[in-house]
Amino acid sequence: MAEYQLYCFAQSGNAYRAALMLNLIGADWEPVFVDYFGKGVQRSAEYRTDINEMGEVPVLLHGGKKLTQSGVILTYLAERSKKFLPRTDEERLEALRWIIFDNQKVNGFLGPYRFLRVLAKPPGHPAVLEFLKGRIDNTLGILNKRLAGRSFVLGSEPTIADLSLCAYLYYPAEEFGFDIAAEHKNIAAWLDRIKALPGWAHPYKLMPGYPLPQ
Ligand SMILES: N[C@@H](CCC(=O)N[C@@H](CS)C(=O)NCC(=O)O)C(=O)O
Repeated sequence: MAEYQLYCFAQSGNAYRAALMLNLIGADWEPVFVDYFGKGVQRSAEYRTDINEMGEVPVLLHGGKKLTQSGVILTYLAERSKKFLPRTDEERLEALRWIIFDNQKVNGFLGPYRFLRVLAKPPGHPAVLEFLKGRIDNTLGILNKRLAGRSFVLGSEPTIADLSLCAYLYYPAEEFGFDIAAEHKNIAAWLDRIKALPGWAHPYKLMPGYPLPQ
């Protein structure tokens, strides 16, 4: 058995943050497939009792520990590996600030938008999609501006803030119906920089469950 087990599935950008971090730090890890779209196991009483009371992925098992919330998982892995770790107290707070903004408003809107657009059956109501798209344009604009003149979110080095913020951004443009990289040049260059890190892999390669059965 690998040192780390990550409950995840390929379409989850929230889980991708943790899977990518594990790969980038060279951890000995294995995915545990959560059949989110088929059996919907995350909604079962057993999952909520035994795996995660919040009914979500990702969940990381390490030794006797069980961690949920990607921001917590990223922090735990950064502290253990000393990689992608914000260095000073000020940087730690700055990383946390961006991780919270990301969870709530960047990937926090992108994930549900893509889900309602291409994965939900039936798809989301156009008014809901329109609302989310407006919020997404605003928050991607904020991230794009932040990355002007910076290689990474905190400065010259990649940290867990970057690994959080890239959660959904490598999924295909067709799934969003618009091309994030083409519309936001600083985000595009930053995504290329993360992609160049040793150990980077696409979410559909890193986690099980792609493609979905028809
Ligand atoms: N803030 C959480 C979000 C986790 C999350 O929403 N995961 C989705 C899958 S992409 C999920 O399990 N959703 C189930 C639900 O909301 O019922 C994190 O970053 O870990």
